[in-house]
Amino acid sequence: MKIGLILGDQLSPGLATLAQLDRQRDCLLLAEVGAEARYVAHHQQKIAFIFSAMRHFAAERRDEGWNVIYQHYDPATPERTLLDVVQDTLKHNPADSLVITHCGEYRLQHDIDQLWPRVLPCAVRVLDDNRFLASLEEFKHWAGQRKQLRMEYFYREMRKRTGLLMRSATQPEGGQWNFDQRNRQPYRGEPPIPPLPAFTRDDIDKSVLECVASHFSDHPGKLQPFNWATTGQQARAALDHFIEFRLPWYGDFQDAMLMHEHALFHSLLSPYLNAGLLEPLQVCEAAQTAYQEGRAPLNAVEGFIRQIIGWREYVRGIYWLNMPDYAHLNSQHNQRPLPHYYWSGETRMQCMAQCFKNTFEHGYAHHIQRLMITGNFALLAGIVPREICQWYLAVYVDAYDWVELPNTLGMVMHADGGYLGSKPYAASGNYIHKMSDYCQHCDYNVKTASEADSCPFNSLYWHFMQRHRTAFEGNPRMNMIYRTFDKMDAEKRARSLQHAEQLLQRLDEL
Ligand code: FAD
Ligand code: DLZ
Ligand code: SF4
Repeated sequence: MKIGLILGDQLSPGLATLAQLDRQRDCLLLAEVGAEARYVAHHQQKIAFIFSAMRHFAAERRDEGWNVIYQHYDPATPERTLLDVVQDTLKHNPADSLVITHCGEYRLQHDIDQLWPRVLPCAVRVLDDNRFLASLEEFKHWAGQRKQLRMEYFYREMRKRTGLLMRSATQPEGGQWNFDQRNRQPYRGEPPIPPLPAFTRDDIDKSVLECVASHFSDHPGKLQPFNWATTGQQARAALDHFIEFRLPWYGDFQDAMLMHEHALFHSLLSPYLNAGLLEPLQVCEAAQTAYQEGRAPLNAVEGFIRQIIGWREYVRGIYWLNMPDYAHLNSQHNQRPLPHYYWSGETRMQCMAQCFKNTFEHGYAHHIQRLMITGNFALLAGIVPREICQWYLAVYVDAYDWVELPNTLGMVMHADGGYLGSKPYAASGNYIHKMSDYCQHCDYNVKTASEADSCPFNSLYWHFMQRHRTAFEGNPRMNMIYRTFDKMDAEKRARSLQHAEQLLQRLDEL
């Protein structure tokens, strides 16, 4: 008899573990444990989403005839680990092997590889995660041939490999690989933003929400309104809804930000993709069909598919290629702690306050809010990478180390010295003003840099460029920035840098 341990982010009916086991003879094990729910202070909605999706997944497998052992969260043992549960289960259900699909975080996989075989009375068999389009071996092979890794080239390989949006084996649909020059417009009120789909809550959802309210109320974020899909069927409905109502404008307004709007035309599918409720190819094929049937334009569909077969697969490859050392990189030697408003949400910077509000209310903020507002600020202010990484890992429903870490440490903080991306995504208030309506509702003045009420992003931007001049000046993609800086009136430049110095002294008060 074999036992298949299925983790909270492995809820795919096509999971390798299920394919390896025999439903007549073997059994499945799922466990809600304090150690996984508390190794970082996960947002309350993230815990509720995972527990409820786990319980629904277990019920569906039982309906298919599987023998499922399910451990509900036990508040009497808040420290319980997955290993504790496996050991207890094996005492009552002797098995010759424990089968597990390669997990998403180095932290846990390292224990499974190093510790579990030593302490368990049976063999431990780890299977490749078959829910990604590129295996870790394939990524390693691709990376091994190159001096410099760039997502764009990896993405082109993935397009050829999957045949998605390909006119022929080598030629992309529309004659270009990338249509971003048509994307990235600010949103001016048209077309109206469609409401998100709403899901009815069943008894499983309700009992999980009670459990989280009782035992995890000390975790960040609000538990309600909880509006995440918790079954594969609901996640497919969310996908269909996105394809019909949001995808057509996804490209145009991908980078736009708006007061009191967390979703705009984004899909909000990342929690489902990452937990296994949806599979990447299924999502991309649905988008491709919409293009082929004339229901969505190429710039939108290409931009969307790129995020999934490009960025998502690329960051996963980078993570496993470089862990555990990657997590400790700090190429800019940052030392500043994370300001308190990342946890309280209380700041006079309207752009930051709006992103925090979305984050705490929904466990979600879209990519540009993460990258160009909360991330950009941490980059400019020189926050310790470890602290900002822990924050992103905690506060988003879709967050797992394999995807959060490269995005934060590499893409946002440039703490890997440019390994993941060729230049830091640093921006002043001007960019935020162009892409959002936040500045119109802010106490700070986005047009100035060194007055008492000046937008902090402006002077911090020049301070960042100045303090890392040696590292970035030679970068052809940043050359223009230094030329503009040098052409600035010397007194204005000095005042701006001095103002930034003062802000950095009282970062917690902004
Ligand atoms: P959409 O804009 O609709 O994009 C479609 C899908 O593409 C997403 O569902 C996601 O699966 C994928 N995707 C898009 N961008 C990326 C990316 N850069 N890396 C990987 N996949 C991507 N994404 C996570 O899934 N988990 C994280 O923990 C996470 N942490 C992030 C931290 C920072 C600092 C930044 C800048 C980005 C992070 N991202 C993370 C990437 C991205 O912001 C989210 O995937 C996206 O906002 C999810 O919302 P959506 O489903 O509406 O995305
Ligand atoms: C994130 C999470 C949470 C909150 N709780 C559980 C849990 O109780 N049981 C479980 O199997 N998985 C949980 N997870 C997901 C795991 O943390 C995730 O599988 C690992 O981090 C590997 O990606
Ligand atoms: Fe953000 Fe500056 Fe605009 Fe205020 S003025 S919203 S701080 S960019």
